Amino acid sequence: MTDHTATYQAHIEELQSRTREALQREGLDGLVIHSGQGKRLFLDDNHYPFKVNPQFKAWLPVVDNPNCWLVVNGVDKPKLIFYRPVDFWHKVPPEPNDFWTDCFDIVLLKQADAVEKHLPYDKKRLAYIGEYIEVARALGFENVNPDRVLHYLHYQRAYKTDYELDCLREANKLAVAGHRAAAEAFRNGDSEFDINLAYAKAARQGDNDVPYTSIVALNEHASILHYMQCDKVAPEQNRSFLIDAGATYHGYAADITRTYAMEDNHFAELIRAVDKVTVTLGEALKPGVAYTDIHILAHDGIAQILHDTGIVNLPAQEIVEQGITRTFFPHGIGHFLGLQVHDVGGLVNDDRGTPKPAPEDHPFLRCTRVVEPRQVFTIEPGLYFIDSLLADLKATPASKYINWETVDKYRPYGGIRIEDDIIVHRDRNENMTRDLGLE
Ligand SMILES: [Mn+2]
Repeated sequence: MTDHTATYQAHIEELQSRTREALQREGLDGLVIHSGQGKRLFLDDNHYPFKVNPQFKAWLPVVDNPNCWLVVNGVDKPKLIFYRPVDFWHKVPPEPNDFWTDCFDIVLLKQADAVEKHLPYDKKRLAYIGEYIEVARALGFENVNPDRVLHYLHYQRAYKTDYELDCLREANKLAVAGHRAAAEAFRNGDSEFDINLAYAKAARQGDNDVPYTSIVALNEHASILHYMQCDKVAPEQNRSFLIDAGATYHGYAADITRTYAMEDNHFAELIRAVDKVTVTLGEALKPGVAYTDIHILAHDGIAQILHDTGIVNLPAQEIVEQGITRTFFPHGIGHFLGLQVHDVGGLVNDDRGTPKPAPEDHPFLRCTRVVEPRQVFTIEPGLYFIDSLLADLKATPASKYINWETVDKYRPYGGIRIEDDIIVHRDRNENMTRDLGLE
């Protein structure tokens, strides 16, 4: 396991420096960052799983403790108000004692509603950063989630510190272990439900640990982009398997997709072709390149496959020009990865939050920024046989270019997505997923 002590210190220094700049822009003296609160189900005494404020976990790897507060001003040692109730019903977190604790002045909080006495008295030039606006108002905050502060912090979050890169590598390790186990369970003929359990066990990630609901799709289900059910009964035959599943480490996410074929047939060949596109695009991510251009390049790659397999009887370039690739590849090529699986700051032009939306033809693209060192992306081209989109295509004049018999041969396999997690360095790319040997 990686030792974080040295890199974490530098991480905090970077966050301190970002905080100074954000405060200066807004004319503020400090930020008070709330980890969150437990959320109760309607008419029930149970709580939803706790999901921490990402601005809180940006500072420290505490992701499971509500009612915590950070007071930061970019100059003084950050103050952590750490919730530690007396409670015989639930597990109480231990007093913090870890690689990160020396970076904070820590105060223990026994009662959530007693936080006021630990916060600065005069809140006029402080801003509350968190979800609970009524709590902020009751405590006397006038500034709540100021836009300029959030825009700046979101934009800067695209540049990962060395500590964050280590966390992302560790998250990839966990996820890759899960992916290997899942592939084996698929080959054993297991059900989606059992494959998902095999994944969770090997990745050491429960349902509330994974950064998003795992997509575990057999056969035709692989054509459903966000298939989140899990059939408990195995199909008669496992033909194909698409798994989009991640893991979290200290609050940082991995997001990996693989597709497998049971037999070495035409679908297996198609998987190899899409896999090549993933690798090629991963290598094309370079400082100075527009991420949107990587997305356009993906359409070229998918078009070439549609041509080579005879699915579409047109040269690759015309397949793109006629918009036919969008039937088979209807989502974006990827996104920023970090504290959130679709990390923030992808659709802005600058640190003031000037919008830079996805191009009209590609509305689902989640990042339009220029690629720079220290950014971390997913690259996830796909090729699917989606009944509703194919029906739409069939109703257009372009239908005559489609070899529908060939399409029908692929439909029982659903679709393909191959997704890697990639760090852009100044002089090279680091494909965290492939470096771990996941084919
Ligand atoms: Mn993804």
